[in-house]
Amino acid sequence: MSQTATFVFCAILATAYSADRKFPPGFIFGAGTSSYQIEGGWNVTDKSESIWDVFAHTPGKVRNDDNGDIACDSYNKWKDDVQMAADLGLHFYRFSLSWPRLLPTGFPNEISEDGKNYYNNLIDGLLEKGIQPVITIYHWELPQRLQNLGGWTNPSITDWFADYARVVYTLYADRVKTWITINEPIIMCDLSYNTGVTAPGIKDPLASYMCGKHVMIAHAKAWRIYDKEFKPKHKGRVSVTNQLIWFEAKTPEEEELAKLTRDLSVGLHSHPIYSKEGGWPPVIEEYIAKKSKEEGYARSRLPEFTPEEIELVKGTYDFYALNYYTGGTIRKARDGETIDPWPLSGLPELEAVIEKRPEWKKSEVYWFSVYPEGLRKQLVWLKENYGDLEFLIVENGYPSIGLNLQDLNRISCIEGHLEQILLAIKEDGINITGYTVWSLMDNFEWNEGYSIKFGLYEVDFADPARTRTPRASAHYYASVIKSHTLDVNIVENKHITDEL
Ligand code: PNW
Repeated sequence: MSQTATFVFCAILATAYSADRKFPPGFIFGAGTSSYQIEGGWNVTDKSESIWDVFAHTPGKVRNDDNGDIACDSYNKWKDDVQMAADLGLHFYRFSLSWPRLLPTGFPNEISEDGKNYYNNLIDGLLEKGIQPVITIYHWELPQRLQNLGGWTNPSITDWFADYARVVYTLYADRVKTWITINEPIIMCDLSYNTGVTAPGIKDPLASYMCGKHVMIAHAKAWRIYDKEFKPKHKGRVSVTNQLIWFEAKTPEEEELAKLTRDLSVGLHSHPIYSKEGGWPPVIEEYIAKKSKEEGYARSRLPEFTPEEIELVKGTYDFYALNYYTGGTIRKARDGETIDPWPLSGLPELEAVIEKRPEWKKSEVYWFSVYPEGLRKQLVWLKENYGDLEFLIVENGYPSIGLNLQDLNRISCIEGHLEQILLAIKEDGINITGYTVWSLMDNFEWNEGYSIKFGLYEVDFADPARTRTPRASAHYYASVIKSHTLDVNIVENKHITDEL
């Protein structure tokens, strides 16, 4: 690592090669961040407000009333970020674009010079170090103006997003070859519009599925624009990323309910794109239609796709991108039991309660237990349901609380997931081509503010310089990448000052 004076209390050494711990040639490693979570620079030059600026500036919305005004100050310190990515030896760095930084009006009538240059510099800086930029076009930073017009509940957003996507392809497709249109439709729609814990904080039982439909169409339009107008020349690839929590039955009697849970939580935003017939998963469509009728609605709360929309969305992928963190068990709620909302306490829609198995290792963060086997099971499920796709894991990581450079729990969590990835590749024949740690560094963890840390690098948010320090996990990950194996020994209590 470049900070030679840094104390790290464990050393990571690559050991002898063993075939089953080796990654396939061409398997790539990265780390991820997103714009609002790291950039800061919330009101520089002509940037307009995003829904997160407004939300985080509203007292009581974010833990400790934290906000992303400065965050990791990556708006000013992007060169440090590139250097960290280079020190880790990353093959790619996944980051996102701030829509209101690039298009202050929300629309392409005005493209910000400052915003355009910021991402140009970042992309060029990465490429100079041989690191591929992987761009998420939308990681939850909507211009507030568009929210005032209904945001993701207004069907016009599918065109607003498509227009924005065309601008970013025009600016960057010459250098960026891997694109994620939208981050985690199910989480974004539910937390933003149903439980209301994230921006814009709307709590409306109908809004989440409206958002869910428009996200699918917005993604499809953006995918088709790239496919038609940019792919022939630039030869890149575009997909959407789904957040997948692996749900399994608590007892064998609950297998049917667990299956329905997967059809809802994974199928809702996969079936329209990856299945042969397209559209919502039929069992879910029927289930919600029936329930909506019983509740007295004139039509299903899950808005229908027209036949044209089904065709528009179907097949709009170049690979399957997924974020995986944890698992849950499913059981039927008892009579009168209160079901806390999704994503990790319960699924009121299915009258299901989500719990953790006692044997899964707990983290310091309530929603997160370490269940790497769930990732392999999830990949097998996806292959069985949608065929032999290419899978790119674009988020996986470990949350902790408080400052701690010796993050051995994070190391063992990452190692556990990488072991399962190797098993999925070698035993199940699944085509997984890359892995991404969330996150390159500690950052603004949405409604939890800075209280939860995911970073390979620790960031000192009390320090105006936002000093970044590599944790033990950074050394571990660098060593895995360099050796292209999991044959990496962790030697505790050794003081290393040398470059890896
Ligand atoms: C993702 N869950 O969100 C986001 O893409 C990141 O921006 C975020 O920082 C990261 O994961 C860590 O939370 C998630 O409930 C939200 O399982 C919710 C869940 C998982 C990921």
